[in-house]
Amino acid sequence: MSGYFDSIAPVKFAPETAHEAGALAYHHYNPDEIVLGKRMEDHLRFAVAYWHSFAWEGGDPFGGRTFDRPWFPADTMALAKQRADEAFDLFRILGVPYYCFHDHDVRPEGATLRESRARLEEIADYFQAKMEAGGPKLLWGTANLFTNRRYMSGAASNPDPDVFAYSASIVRGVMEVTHRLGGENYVLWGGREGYETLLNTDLGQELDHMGRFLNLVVEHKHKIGFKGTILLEPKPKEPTKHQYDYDVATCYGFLKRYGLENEVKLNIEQGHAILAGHSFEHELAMARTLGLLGSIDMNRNDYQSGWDTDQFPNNVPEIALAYYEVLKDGGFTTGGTNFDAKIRRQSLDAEDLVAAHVGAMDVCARGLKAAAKMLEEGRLEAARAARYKGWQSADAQAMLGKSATLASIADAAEAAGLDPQPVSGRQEILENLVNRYV
Ligand code: XUL
Ligand code: CO
Repeated sequence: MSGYFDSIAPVKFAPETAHEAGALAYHHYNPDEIVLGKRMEDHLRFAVAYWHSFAWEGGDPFGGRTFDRPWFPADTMALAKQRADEAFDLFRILGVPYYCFHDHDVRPEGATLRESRARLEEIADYFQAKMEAGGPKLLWGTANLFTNRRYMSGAASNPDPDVFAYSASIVRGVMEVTHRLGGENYVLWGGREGYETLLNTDLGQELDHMGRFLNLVVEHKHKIGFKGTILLEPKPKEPTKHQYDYDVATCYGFLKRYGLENEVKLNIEQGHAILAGHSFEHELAMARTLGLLGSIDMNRNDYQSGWDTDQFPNNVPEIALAYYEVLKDGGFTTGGTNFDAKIRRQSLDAEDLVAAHVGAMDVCARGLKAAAKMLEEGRLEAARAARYKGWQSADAQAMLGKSATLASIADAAEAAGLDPQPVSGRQEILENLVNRYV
């Protein structure tokens, strides 16, 4: 049988290759290059997302499938295996160390929960053989609790307890398969965990059910000995009008409320940050500050459309500031860079799928190198530290100590006749500084 990617050779680091259209070579991503004492591949930990590249058919709200893949509609186990063959072929061509999947991407749903689970196990065996034969590792697995109409009013937050129970079965199945395949994380994205209208929604009850569900997931993780990280993926809206895991700060409040802040971290996606009205670096800095930075879903939104367009990244300055936060956090541990990104529906060819990943990996490599240099040279950090240097004095520190009171601080300020003089925030100077690295 001829393969979908047969005409495409494995992509190598070959910066001398001409930058002409269609040249499939890495110009910046050099897996073995040492950056801040670590191989580039071990910093970036790239993963291909199964769903966008192998399950999505090119549809949009106004039109259906545009792609013509030999494994579509993948509604039989034979086609699901053909899809797996092609997916692992793409992973090999790209030389990526990881991949990610939902249950729904990799096997057709069965007639019963038990049949769905058996099919997932069968595909996991198929994956395992390919992984043992030199394929990539699993960065994370996740359950699709949003596509089927049974989830239209939520999964853990559904008013119907049977959907809560059904979801428990699905999540248990995918977690156990993720564990068996050596997955390094397990992700929960609550695409339908939210509401369309408050008129029919008991917000407090739904949050309690979600908190309980996540506690059950964490308990099960410990019970089966899964050593990976459980990750929530914030997103403010789309598909629902309002999603409970709105952004990093909201997730932190949720985790604190349900006692999970030391058990669960976050998978942060650029497009979701933008939908929440934040920059990617804001979400990453917030997660780093709160001790929740787990992994990233790398993509970009179209800045004009206002949708989660899940495009491959191509903006080096944005990516540099994102990896700056990752590096400041000490780099990824179990996390990595998952391309939760899809090619445009007019990009029909196998070569488009490969080129999208190649370009994105180069963009990330440039961003990582710029971030590492910025951190190494320390100018940005020195400028930031200088802005706060007043806080190094003993008097300033005493205000933060337990013995200070509002009145003691106020009395001292009045006695000293304080009259603080504003100093420049130097934003343009710092932007000029960053521009020298990107
Ligand atoms: C949806 C999204 C998902 C999650 C996994 O916007 O990002 O693909 O990453 O369910
Ligand atoms: Co995502």
